[in-house]
Amino acid sequence: MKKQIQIGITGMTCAACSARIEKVLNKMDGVKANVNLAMETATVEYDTDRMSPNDIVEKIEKLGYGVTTEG
Ligand code: 9UX
Repeated sequence: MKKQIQIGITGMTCAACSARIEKVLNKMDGVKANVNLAMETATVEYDTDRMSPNDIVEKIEKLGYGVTTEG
């Protein structure tokens, strides 16, 4: 099943940050992400059979950014 969530991200200071996160997330299996630098959010659609919100959050944190909200 496909599901869409919003994730709050901290620590993005330039457009390359958001582009970087977006690129990495879009490489994940069954994930389509759009990162908004000004809003400090990511809109992420994922396939519940292939990925969990926690996988996505971990990926963002591993890149060095903070996650505030998820859901
Ligand atoms: Mo911009 Mo972001 O120089 O990690 S890429 S601050």
